[in-house]
Amino acid sequence: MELFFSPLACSMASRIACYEAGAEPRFVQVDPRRKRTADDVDFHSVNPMGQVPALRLDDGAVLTENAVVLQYLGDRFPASGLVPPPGSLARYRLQEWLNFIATELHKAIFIPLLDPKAPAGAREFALAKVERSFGRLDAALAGRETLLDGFTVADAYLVTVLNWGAHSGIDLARWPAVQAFYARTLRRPAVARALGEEFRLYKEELARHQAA
Ligand SMILES: N[C@@H](CCC(=O)N[C@@H](CS)C(=O)NCC(=O)O)C(=O)O
Repeated sequence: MELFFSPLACSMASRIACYEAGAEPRFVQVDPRRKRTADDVDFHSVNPMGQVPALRLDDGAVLTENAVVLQYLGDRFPASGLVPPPGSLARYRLQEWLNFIATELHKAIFIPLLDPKAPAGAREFALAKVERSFGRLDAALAGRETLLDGFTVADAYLVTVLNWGAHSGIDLARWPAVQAFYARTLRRPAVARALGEEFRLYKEELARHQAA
């Protein structure tokens, strides 16, 4: 398997899932500006959207979209417990959270706040959505360690987007259960390892872009 990623992007959730599951794909770094892989391949030939994550399977098939890549990894390594069994109510709960994180947090809030090309109005529009979505998340996490019973790929995705909070001007201290989840989850060995590695790669990428 090959996991196409960019440092600290949403693809970090898949790296966390791999480390949790003991999976060892080849990690292929994608430059988000040039849309080229570290071995200088046009990334559009892998994912026509030019977005990470993308997972190339051993037979050459490519899976895209975070929620799908994450569930594939969980199903491929069932002993990891990263996804509940297909067809169970818990599996639908997982999908509920994956969709919530992808649409209500990642795309609706974080992208307009983080993308330097976003017009000013887009930022304002995103900020107007913060209260309801983070309030919902805080209520769901109150008194719980994880979104479902036990760590799943939804937690991996959530910690990955919460990691963008500081750069987006979102102060997690306003939602104590969310803040506690973030702090606790950062201490998981697989999360700490993924974040440490990607932070180093991110700094290297930044230096390359500044030098270009
Ligand atoms: N719908 C995609 C979105 C993935 C996505 O937004 N990836 C970002 C990184 S967090 C990206 O590659 N952005 C570059 C771009 O949109 O050109 C998914 O859910 O996987």
